[in-house]
Amino acid sequence: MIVRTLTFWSLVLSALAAPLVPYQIPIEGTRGHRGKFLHVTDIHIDPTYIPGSDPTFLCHRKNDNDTTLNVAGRFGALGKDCDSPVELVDAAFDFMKRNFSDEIDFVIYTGDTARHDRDAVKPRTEFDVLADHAAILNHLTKSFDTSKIRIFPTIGNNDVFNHDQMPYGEQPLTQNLTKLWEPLGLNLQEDEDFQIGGYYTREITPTLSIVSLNTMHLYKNNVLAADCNARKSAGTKMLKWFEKILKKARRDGRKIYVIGHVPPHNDEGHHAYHLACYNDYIYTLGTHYEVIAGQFFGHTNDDTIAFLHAHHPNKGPFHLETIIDKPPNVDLKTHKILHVISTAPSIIPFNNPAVRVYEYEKRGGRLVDYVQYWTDLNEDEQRGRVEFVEEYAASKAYGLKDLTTKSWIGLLKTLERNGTEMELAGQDDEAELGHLAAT
Ligand SMILES: *[C@@H]1O[C@H](CO)[C@@H](O)[C@H](O)[C@H]1NC(C)=O
Ligand SMILES: *[C@@H]1O[C@H](CO)[C@@H](O)[C@H](O)[C@H]1NC(C)=O
Ligand SMILES: *[C@@H]1O[C@H](CO)[C@@H](O)[C@H](O)[C@H]1NC(C)=O
Ligand SMILES: CC(=O)N[C@H]1CO[C@H](CO)[C@@H](O)[C@@H]1O
Repeated sequence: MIVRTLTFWSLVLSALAAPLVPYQIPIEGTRGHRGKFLHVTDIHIDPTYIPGSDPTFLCHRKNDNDTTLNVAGRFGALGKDCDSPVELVDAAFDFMKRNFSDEIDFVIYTGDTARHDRDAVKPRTEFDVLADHAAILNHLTKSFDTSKIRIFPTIGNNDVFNHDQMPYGEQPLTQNLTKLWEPLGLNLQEDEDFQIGGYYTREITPTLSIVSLNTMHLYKNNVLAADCNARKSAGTKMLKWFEKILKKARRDGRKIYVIGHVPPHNDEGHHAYHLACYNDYIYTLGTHYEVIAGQFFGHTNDDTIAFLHAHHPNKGPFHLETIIDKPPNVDLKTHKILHVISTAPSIIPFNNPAVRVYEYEKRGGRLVDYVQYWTDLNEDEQRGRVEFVEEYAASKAYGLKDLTTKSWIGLLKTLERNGTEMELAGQDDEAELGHLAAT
């Protein structure tokens, strides 16, 4: 055990090569009034992935009886249950470094770094989970100059030692992550909220802050988190903290970006949080909607948009609708849309891998646009090289002036008038193979 820990910390120390920097607010306007940031999610690096193995065995073993089943690609097995081969992760970071490291102000990384724990023959150890975290941290610090670019991580449901399970309170995992994430300059060691709850808030610019929620406290698969109608539930503690930040932001004239791993809704638009937590969460969003300038999630490995709407803004009841292939079922004459929640596609090749670059206004955080980049894994296999290309820009694909709620409402009204079906732009990256539930 000691030997393992030593090996682990020597891994970490190599990741620590980047200099430690104190947390600083970038000077507003140094690169113009607008800036860019990157959203990357669900990397799921798997150092045990074997190209040419059988996806039925999670790309960990070959099938000796029927070799025709050994179809795992060099860069991944599209739409299967396998995680990301190291070569795919390397290629994704190469692309992000080469193409974006000079132009972005910060990175939001919405979690699920580690491989899944799906293989009974190769169960994950705590060491494996931490080694996956160290590998991705190493990529992040090598790809981005952390003295200039803020990297804001969150904890995913596969980033914890036992799949989906995380208690509230101080624990080895958050202590390990504190140490691992030290090069990001977030000073998490001095942050009581992170030490106890795994969530934190930081300033991005003088008028814009980020709130990184630990959605494990809300997630309905986490049996260690009671629903929010139970006394002293972790979810309620976090949401009270969140509300305090929102109230203060309102008083100070600041805006907030919210990041988290599990979105409140899943792909089918059903609640992914414990029911009372879900209701409390969307109530908090609804009652403070003017303060929240953006919400970014991962987990579903899918490109989706959801709208939060209400008959009485600030009072509720509030409803959340996910767009799948038609406009949301909202009567725009009686209901006001308050929020747009974006869920980004992943690196793990559940669908074709993708990342997003957002354009935003440094003062106040108005979201202007995003461009999604993807790579076609089938083509990658043929050419023997991963090549990310632009998939679509939200402004062009949806004809939007910017990504404010007002602009989205304009689009929905036009669609309603035209009687047109709404098609989501990001469908190119979808695997043609059947849809699996995100785990
Ligand atoms: C191959 O076939 C043998 C005999 O039927 C069986 O015991 C074994 O589990 C099979 N192996 C795999 C990898 O399917
Ligand atoms: C990324 O950068 C390379 C080299 O500068 C360039 O050739 C390529 O077109 C860029 N890719 C995208 C998608 O912009
Ligand atoms: C709605 O219809 C008008 C007129 O036919 C057309 O110009 C416009 O592009 C349509 N908008 C959308 C979003 O489909
Ligand atoms: C510094 C620290 O918190 N280390 C912990 C990292 O994780 C291992 C495995 O769970 C613990 O044993 C260490 O105490």
